[in-house]
Amino acid sequence: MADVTRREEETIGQHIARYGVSRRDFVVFCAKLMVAAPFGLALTGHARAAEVAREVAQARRLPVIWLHFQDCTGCTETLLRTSEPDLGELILHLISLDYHETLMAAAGKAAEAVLRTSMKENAGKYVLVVEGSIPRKDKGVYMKIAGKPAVTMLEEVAAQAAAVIGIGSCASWGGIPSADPDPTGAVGVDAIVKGKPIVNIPGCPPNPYTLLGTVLQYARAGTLPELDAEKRPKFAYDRTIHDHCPRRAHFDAGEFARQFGDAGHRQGWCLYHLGCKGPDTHAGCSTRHFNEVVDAWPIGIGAPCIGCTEKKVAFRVPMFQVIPIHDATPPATYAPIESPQGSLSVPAALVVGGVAGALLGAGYVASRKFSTVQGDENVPGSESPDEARPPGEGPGARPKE
Ligand code: FSX
Ligand code: SF4
Ligand code: F3S
Repeated sequence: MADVTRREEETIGQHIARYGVSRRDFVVFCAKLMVAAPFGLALTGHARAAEVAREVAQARRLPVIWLHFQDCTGCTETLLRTSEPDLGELILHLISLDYHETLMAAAGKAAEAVLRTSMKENAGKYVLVVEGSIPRKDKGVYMKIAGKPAVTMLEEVAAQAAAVIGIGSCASWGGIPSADPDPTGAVGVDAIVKGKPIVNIPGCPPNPYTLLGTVLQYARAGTLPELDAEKRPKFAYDRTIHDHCPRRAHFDAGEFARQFGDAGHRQGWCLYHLGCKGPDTHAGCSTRHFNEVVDAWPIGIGAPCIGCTEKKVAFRVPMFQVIPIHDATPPATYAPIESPQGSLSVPAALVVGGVAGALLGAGYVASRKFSTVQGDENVPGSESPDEARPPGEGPGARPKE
């Protein structure tokens, strides 16, 4: 923009006014075009002031206001690491992120003015994204922004929103700040906001593509995705981690890590006995890893799932406590991977193997399917939930090191 003539400057001003775009959007858009030009991307051939202003105006996007409350900013951090679209594409072409305390340049009264302006100009049209839980105890005194309790700020901004999205487990139901003893009375958005469409995108942090999918559907089609009973988009939360876990074959075969760093753990065996909550946790992490990095998700790096998307699991059930298996039972087709060593000779074993093998296999399978005896080594979930089983025993025993 350095060699813009006075006449062009006037033209730019007219186009900015005509198409209703901000000067900042215009300048950023031009800068992006300049960056894109060497790569031969679209638009560079006609980047005159009028075209550029028109492009920016056509991309007049869904206004989004993003509020931060009690959080670690991990939800924003995940959003910063998307690549399809990346953040630049998102905020320059797809949405208009009008207020976001972490990302905006403005601060203090200037930021407050931006918020008020966007609320006024886009009343009834903007999407409110909330990150972090809201402290309700003692009239919300534990968190104030611009002199107002967070709860008041949320009520005011939500009142004029078209829809509200709670991003992260904190905004969905309270998350970490609501863990016992919950000193601030932390709650999620839907405990405060009434009479508005609300979408919860839990996860600590959540997968950013779930937010992008939801926001972009709303921006393009004006609709929200189908939700489950916890107001989570079904497209991302309809199956459990366990359903598609790459370690599932080890669970089915009774191959479990028993301690962090043991041979089973190093070989990538199932983490169920280290407290994995995957069988109780609805989320897409096992198929959509984080930050476009293969295996960048808890189980992918050898950590048990803590159930961070589940209201009744994360920060409620101790991290390493073994959960009962409710509806995930090993299939009836596998023989045990470690049979007790007998003294039969090989020829004898061959002779009787055809018959006895079938019987033994059937008996084993039946015991896995129907045993309700607490502490049965062969049946995951049959032990009492907090029982720590000794390593080195049963079909899931860790291999000798
Ligand atoms: Fe909560 Fe967001 Fe956990 Fe953090 O800020 S969902 S603490 S990862 O990321 O709100
Ligand atoms: Fe994967 Fe956990 Fe299920 Fe094991 S228990 S298969 S680690 S989700
Ligand atoms: Fe959370 Fe479990 Fe995924 S801990 S990030 S739901 S693997």
